[in-house]
Amino acid sequence: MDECVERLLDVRALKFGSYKLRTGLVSPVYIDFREIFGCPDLLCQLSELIFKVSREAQYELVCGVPYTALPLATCISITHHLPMLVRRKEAKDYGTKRIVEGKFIPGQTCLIVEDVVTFGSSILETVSVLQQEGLKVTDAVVLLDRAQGGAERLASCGIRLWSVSTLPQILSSLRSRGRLDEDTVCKVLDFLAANQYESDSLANGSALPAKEQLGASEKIPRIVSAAALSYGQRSLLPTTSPFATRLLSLMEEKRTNVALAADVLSCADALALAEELGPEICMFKIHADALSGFDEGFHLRLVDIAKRHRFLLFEDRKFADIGSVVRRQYEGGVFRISHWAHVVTVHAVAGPGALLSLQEAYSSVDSGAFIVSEMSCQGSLAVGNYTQAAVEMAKGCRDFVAGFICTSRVTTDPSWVLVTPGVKFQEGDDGQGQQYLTPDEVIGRRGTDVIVVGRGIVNADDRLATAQAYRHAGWQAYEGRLAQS
Ligand code: 5IU
Repeated sequence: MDECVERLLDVRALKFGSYKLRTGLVSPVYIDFREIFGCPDLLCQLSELIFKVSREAQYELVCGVPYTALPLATCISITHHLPMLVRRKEAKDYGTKRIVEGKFIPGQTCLIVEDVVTFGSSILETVSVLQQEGLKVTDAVVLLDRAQGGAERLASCGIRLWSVSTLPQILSSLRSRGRLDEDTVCKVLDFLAANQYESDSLANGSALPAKEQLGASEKIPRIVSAAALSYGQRSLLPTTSPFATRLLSLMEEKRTNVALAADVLSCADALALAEELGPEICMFKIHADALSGFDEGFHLRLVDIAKRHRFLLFEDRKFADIGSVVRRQYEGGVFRISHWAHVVTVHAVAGPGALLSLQEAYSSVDSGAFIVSEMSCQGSLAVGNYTQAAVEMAKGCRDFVAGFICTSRVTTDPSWVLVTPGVKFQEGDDGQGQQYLTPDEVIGRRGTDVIVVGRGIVNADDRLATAQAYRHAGWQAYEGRLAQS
């Protein structure tokens, strides 16, 4: 997309200024892809990007959302010999009265092609029409996701969204090429942040809201957080990864959102801690390379304790190398992490290659990874565009990525689990860069899902009573958040 960004600006498909939208809002950006109809080469190039970005989707037919996306869908259909459907806006009142034109058999799967997604309403409308004709729709693809919650909303309706680019990515690309000033970038980002679609209809899973309701809710984007859904409800969403499903349902059943950071010196200490505190926690997090005495016997015993006390094993490895190396670090060496860890952390800095090769390597169907999208320590570089890019990256790896390590609600998509380290009853720091927030702040106000507590529990005189207190505080904050919404 990077090569095309400047041309989009030149042909005025992207405009920056002050524009009154259909909804009455005044936007600092206006996107009009009809402008590319006059540039056939650009149209072909963009169609090819759309085709490539959604190549993992399984489908037999393509259908453009009327009208701007029709030429894009047509290009894909012709170039890749894929039959196309055309959805009419109104059924003809003469002749066949068909609302979907083209040849298809009910039961076939159709990919939806769209130019821009804001809140996803046009895509949902097209999905609904195609479904009424007996077609299956699981995926949609867009040239540009404005990053206003449309992808999350579609996900909650069972539609996976593939996007060639997002508005924040376009902004950063234009900025780095000197085509946009910092002030405009900030204005657009502020506008996006202030106009997010988050609907309580997310709770309805795959139910498609009626068209009239979509129109009404678009006029006033409601800031109802996906944090309003229970862990149990979220475990059932079709877009929740197998590991996230397991974790969320365990948290709901066991009534705990505490992960213990078992930063002790030896494997013997770790086993004792797991045995004592296992009943209170949902995950037991270690750094295998910081424990003395690591051997196969250790992880076999740890797995046994995890099964008995029903918690999941979390190796905080923070993989950050090329794909072929992280795969060996995951499967082999002294620690053989993939043999016992249910979940690991991965840095986004190395790009999607690391994730994809871990995904290929993972041995158990319901293990997974958290991408580090923010860190709790002072001066961390995982902020702003980096955080956004980390969240975007996860979308290409939905079976393996369960969510994010973060200190704020980095996404509103309820299928991701948000895990926050740096938690203590006393806010402050540890004198070495670690910054602490309270369970109430993290779960209740910031809206993340799991508190990772280390020294707050490990250094306490009575570890069990302290773990119970964190469990209680974390759960109260979660119930309070649900009650508020
Ligand atoms: N951890 C962080 N911050 C991060 C990430 C991981 O603290 O951003 I990524 C780990 C480090 C430690 C635990 O194992 O979480 C926090 O321990 P304390 O609660 O003792 O600070």
